[in-house]
Amino acid sequence: MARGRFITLEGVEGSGKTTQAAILAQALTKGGRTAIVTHEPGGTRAGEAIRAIFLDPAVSLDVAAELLLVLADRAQHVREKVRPALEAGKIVVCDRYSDSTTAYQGYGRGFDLKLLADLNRLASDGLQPDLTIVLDLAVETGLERTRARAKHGSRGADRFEGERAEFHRKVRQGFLAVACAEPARVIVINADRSLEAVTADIRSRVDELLKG
Ligand code: Z5A
Repeated sequence: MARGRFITLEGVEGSGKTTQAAILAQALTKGGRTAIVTHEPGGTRAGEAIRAIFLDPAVSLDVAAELLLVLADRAQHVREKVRPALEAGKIVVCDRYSDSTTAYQGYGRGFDLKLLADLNRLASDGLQPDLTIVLDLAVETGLERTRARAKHGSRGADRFEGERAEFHRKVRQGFLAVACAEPARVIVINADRSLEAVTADIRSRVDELLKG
């Protein structure tokens, strides 16, 4: 059976993942490919319900509950949406996936990385991205971008925006550590540049993947 390609975008808040995921999928579609954009947490009906609880800063969540929610979301997302789309030959562009669990719950919250790898394997049914792009940015710059966005009213604060900068720095280190450990799958792109420059780098790496 034809198998599509699974591309994930990762990075700290405000690094441009959502913007770039939409641009990439649009460009791929324009180029005659069938591409879908999805995100975690979310992407399915159950996932959107989980996302609403997960992101609401007014809902108190223990860190273990937080971890189990993102895993439950992933289990549903992979089985209901991502794998079927890949099996139909589509390119799936996903805004956050299992590396976010490693970075946020592992490096940020301090859960054991081996435990997280096992849980991620269960939740993802062993599905690994073909390519992961980490959009790397100083946490202060990312937070400035999300605060500017909140000021303009397009979105409010979420569970992690209230965390200290130190938490977000650990998360950033987590993404960079994953990239170091898995260079064949994960690439790092400097996101502290113009939208167009970042888009061009992503496009060239994705073209390489699709040619290969
Ligand atoms: N989470 C977790 O803990 N564990 C997990 O396993 C998973 C997730 C899967 C999801 O939040 C939260 O879930 C996330 C981690 C946690 N929380 N945090 N932090 P989300 O989906 O609501 O939000 P996000 O993933 O953090 O993304 P974001 O804040 O929306 O940022 P973004 O998608 O990276 O950036 P953006 O929305 O594309 O851009 C942000 C702003 O910057 C926007 O106004 C853009 O127009 C602007 N922008 C974008 N690119 C540029 C450039 N190049 N220059 C200047 N301005 C730019």
